[in-house]
Amino acid sequence: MTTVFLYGTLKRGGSNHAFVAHQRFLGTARTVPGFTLYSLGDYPGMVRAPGDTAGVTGELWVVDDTCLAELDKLEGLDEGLYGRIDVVLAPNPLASSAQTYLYARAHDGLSPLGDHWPVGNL
Ligand code: PCA
Repeated sequence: MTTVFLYGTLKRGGSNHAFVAHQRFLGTARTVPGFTLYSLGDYPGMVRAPGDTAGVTGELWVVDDTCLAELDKLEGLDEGLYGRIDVVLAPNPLASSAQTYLYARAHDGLSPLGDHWPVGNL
């Protein structure tokens, strides 16, 4: 089992939520500062942002190995779209760190989204 931090289309209400809907929801969380989101159109990409003070908001889910493999495929790890890393979380009662998908390509020219990805109001 792996705890993952989800900040985009995999969250509740998101277009890819079905991939994790049958797994265990732990609660909401925020990363430590130093991360921010950019828009890739229908989905966001989280990148390292050294000057950032807010971090990124998301959801913690405990997923099994089969689900994790499906998420890796969905997020295009093999194609270098996202990489999966361990991210430290701001203090919370649920977990101190989690696996997450970091956008792996250049984000020059993409629209900044700040600390959260809206679900359901695009
Ligand atoms: N799906 C993953 C990464 C970005 C996206 O749209 C997530 O929800 O965390």
